[in-house]
Amino acid sequence: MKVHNIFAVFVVLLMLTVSISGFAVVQEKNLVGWWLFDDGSEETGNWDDIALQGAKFEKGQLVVETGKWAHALGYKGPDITELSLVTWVSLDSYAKTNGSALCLDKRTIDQFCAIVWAERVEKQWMPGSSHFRRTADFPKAVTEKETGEMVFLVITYEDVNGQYEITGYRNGESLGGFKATTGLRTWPKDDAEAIWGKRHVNGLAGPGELNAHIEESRIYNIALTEDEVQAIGKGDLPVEPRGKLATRWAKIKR
Ligand SMILES: [Ca+2]
Repeated sequence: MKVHNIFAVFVVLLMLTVSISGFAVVQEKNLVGWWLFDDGSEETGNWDDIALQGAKFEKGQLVVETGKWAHALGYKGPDITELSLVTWVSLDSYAKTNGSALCLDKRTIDQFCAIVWAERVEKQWMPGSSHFRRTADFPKAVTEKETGEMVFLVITYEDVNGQYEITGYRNGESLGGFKATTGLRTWPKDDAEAIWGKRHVNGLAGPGELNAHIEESRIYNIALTEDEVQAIGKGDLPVEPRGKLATRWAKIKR
């Protein structure tokens, strides 16, 4: 092989390495909440342990039922404005109970985004929000057919000229998106709350219930791309073996 050919191969390899690690850094840097539910601990260190309000941990899953839910408080991470809600959930009941499989709320006021069960349309997951400010039916929403099936759900909230462009994904497939019209919101440290079961809460009271097993949840403070959503769904986590967080990726069971 001539020297310039070897050089070309080297350049291509270098570009590949840089692009893969660039992707990894975006995911790692912007992961601000990560729960595996083996116990109440949170993997990035940004949140206090989960407080169970009747829900329980069972074989690495969080089990929520009507009247039994859970939340995490004490957020110490960076501000969250753009965001992605990520959760793996298996329904135990189709009842139109309007609860969430992951909600990001403020503690001081009613300001939430959530992956909500069937609040507007029977047997469909939807983007729930306070006063439906960040809610519409996804154009390609899926009607769920079986309980006990683990589905991988993502809702992304991207800042497009000061408004949220909101997109849903189910098992890596896009459900389509829409634009919200009420402007961006921010969840700062000490005023963010992650909730499972209830749709959202004010203190320890709130509407909505969910009957489900939740395998894992994540919050990113960036709108993931479709490629990133699919990479996460495949368990394909291109994270470099370095730093505190890297050792924690190994805890993933899938
Ligand atoms: Ca788990």
